[in-house]
Amino acid sequence: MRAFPFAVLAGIFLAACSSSVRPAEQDGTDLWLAAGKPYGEVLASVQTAIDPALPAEGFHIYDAGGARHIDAGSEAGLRYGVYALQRAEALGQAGPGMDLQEKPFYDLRILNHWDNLDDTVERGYAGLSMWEWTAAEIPEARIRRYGELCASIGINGSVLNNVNSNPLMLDAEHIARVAKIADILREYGIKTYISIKWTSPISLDGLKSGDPLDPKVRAWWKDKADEIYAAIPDFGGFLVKANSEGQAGPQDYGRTHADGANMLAEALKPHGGIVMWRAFVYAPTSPDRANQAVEEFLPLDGQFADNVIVQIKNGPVDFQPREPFSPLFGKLRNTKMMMEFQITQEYLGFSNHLAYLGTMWKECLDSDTYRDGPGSSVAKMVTAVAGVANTGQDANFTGYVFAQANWYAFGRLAWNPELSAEEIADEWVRQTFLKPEGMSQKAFDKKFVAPVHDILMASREAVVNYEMPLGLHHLFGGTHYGPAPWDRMPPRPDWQPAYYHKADSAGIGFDRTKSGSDNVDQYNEPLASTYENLETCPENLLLWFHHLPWDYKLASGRTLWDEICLHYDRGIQTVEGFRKTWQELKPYVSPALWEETDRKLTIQANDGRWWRDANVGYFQTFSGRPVPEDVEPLRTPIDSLIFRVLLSDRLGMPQHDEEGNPIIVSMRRFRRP
Ligand code: GCV
Repeated sequence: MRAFPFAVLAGIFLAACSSSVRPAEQDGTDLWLAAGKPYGEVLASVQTAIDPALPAEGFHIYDAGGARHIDAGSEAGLRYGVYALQRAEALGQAGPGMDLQEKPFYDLRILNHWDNLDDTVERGYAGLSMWEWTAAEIPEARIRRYGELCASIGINGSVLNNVNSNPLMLDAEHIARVAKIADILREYGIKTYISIKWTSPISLDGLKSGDPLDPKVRAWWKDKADEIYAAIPDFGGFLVKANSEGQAGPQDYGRTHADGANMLAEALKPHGGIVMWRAFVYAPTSPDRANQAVEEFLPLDGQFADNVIVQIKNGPVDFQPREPFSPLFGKLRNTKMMMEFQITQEYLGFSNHLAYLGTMWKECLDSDTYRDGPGSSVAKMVTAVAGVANTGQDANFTGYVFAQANWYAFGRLAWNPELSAEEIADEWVRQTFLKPEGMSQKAFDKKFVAPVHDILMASREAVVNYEMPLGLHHLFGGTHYGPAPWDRMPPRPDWQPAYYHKADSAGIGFDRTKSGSDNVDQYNEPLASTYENLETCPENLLLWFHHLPWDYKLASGRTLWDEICLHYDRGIQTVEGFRKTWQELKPYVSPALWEETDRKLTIQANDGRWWRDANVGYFQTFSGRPVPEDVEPLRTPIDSLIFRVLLSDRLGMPQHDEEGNPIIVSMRRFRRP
């Protein structure tokens, strides 16, 4: 018999092992519940008890007397406990002696759906509205599935419709429909809320005014609240966008945000409802949009009723890939504040780009506002959290399996903002992707879970780099998918990228120092000085706070111009790294999910180059400097990008060709700048 050398034998053995590994079939429609046992099975495996001594939504999982127990403060707490056990089992953390006691950090953990009554979804990238407003019946099975998914991560509220609301939301037909949805969501511990339109009394019932101090207007809202509560006794309350982006509000009648919010609060108060009043306000005349929320809301601190909560976007402008935290979080002292994150990726590649936002949200939540001295993190300043949902009618809810990670991360952080982005990413990967048959857990962890986790963790910074690095922001055009630093879209200067990047032959960036818009002074010390001072301003926010010459030297010793080019290149190369890794992961993931991700990563890499070509190419017309030799050269001349737009479908979804390149077409008409 011929003797094979050891290495050959080992090779044959390894090949045999890997050929017996068969990826599990899955299509992403089970989301993060894929790897767990069904809820009913987990519930049946434990002894349960309601213990009023526990916090209302809290639970305690423990082993005693040879059995596993879940005690909880309420039915909702019990549900969270069962899902926590399901998760622990899927993660291999539910061994004998398990003892886990939890309660949510925030009482309000709410999804905001920007869904319209015609079934479109503003900034929705996963199909039409999952509430199916125009259908004869509500989609009960789908709503139940949504309820399970939300409950499994602790989400306990849902605002069903767009903040750019339609007055019809408050007519009898829609209240009845909302009541049916609320009846289902209640079973999952979810309260139902709606966004209202300020002028509803005028549109629906012909009132002459929307003045919050007008007794007729006040009576109208009181009657409307009574009508809603008659149909939905546990209705949560109203979310309001007023005097913002063309929406009317109390200021149209010479009244303040507090006057408006308090009128609604008074109508809801007898029923236990709340008002979530958004601080997303800015006027075209403001010299710095980033200043405006503090300018408008700080003078009103302490004037809001106790059932009003001011809902503030994480950054001072608008959900950009990187912003500093909104200074309002460090300024209001006598007003309840609520965080507004955006789960849907309006500025981070829609449902095409892999961008895990757990890292971005942690950056914000962990930021120190110094309001009450060191340790006053944003997470501690807010008492509630909202997230603009990324759900739609797509079978997988979010249009991309990797977009599900953001819904998951939002829920987990709203439950416990102290969790790390790493932990959440790890949990999500393990629960979402099924281990192939014939593969040990150890091998799966090493060969699949770890590299996918690493992709998630690097992904947001990659987007920042290829879209808007070093503190640049608002460089997008049209549908907010692609770059348009040249865009001078009328009618508002604060909707134009040039308002933000201020590139000229001398340099680039928005001067928000004391000698500029003085935005730095809206931050508490030592932050104001940290941002003001070029020596201490974090490099990743440099051009947010400073206008700097092209040859300004960064810490690396390279010029600003070179670093800008380098960051764009780094973003693209990071995505190329994701693509390479994904190729290697093919044996371990279902063909359906592998194909979907492979195509989207190709699109992401191509889009990244488009962002780079547009921005570096455009800024080069001011800097007059060459692109450094150690980065990939530009692919498309700038003058063939300017005045051309991305082809989108009727829902605003970007179109790409077979190779995953964005289809960029000439504008049909010239728009006067
Ligand atoms: C719902 C941005 C978005 C709008 C959104 C608005 C808001 O401007 O582009 O689609 O409107 O923010 O948060 O109100």
